[in-house]
Amino acid sequence: MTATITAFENSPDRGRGLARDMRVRWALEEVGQPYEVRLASFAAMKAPAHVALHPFGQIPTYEEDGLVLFESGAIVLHIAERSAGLLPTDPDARARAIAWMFAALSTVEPPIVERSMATIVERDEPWFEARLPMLDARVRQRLGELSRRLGEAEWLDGAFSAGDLMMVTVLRRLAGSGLLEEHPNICAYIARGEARPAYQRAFEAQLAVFTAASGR
Ligand code: GTB
Repeated sequence: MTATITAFENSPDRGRGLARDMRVRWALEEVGQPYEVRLASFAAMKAPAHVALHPFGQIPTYEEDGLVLFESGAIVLHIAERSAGLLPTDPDARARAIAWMFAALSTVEPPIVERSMATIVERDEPWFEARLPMLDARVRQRLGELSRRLGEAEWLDGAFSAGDLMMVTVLRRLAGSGLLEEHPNICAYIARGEARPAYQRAFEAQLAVFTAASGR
């Protein structure tokens, strides 16, 4: 049975591939698993039918053969575990790749999301200008640490893995902040991820949704 994922009917990222369905699409493309997409409006995401799939009324979700999953990390891990291509077969290397997935989601993504949300929601608040340097500093700390670990390597731990997929999608949310440019090796790392044919297919697919929704 073909898997079905959910995505924004009209993504606020305007087709930049920053919503979290992008990482699921990319994982499915990397392993060559066909999938269908059910688009959801904000109202539909909060309606009982969707909340039955996703307790927090969000995207993405994943449905296949009676299995329903939410949380992009759990979905990508499920995809990676079931097909070759995103996790090494060596048990130790596999465990390290999964550790990088967790690092992306629970250590690197939170300060990036906090900064991103502040620039959207708090930009006109009187405290925003004073708070931004603190938010930048938290992101800078993680980028510096990541940059030192990555060095001149192509990927975080040997061959490209679900850990890299997750990290690249997390880092992309900083585009336009100016913070990534402080680390040329991280910029090159993101560019390598974005150059992968599977990434390109996933990006084009989500962009087509935005293009159709905006009537271009
Ligand atoms: N931890 C969950 C996961 O990883 O799956 C988080 C899921 C989540 O935050 N989903 C968002 C959502 O459904 C969409 S991706 N939001 C609606 C809601 O909560 O009501 C987050 C997102 C949204 C917009 C941009 N953007 O415009 O750049 C980027 C990322």
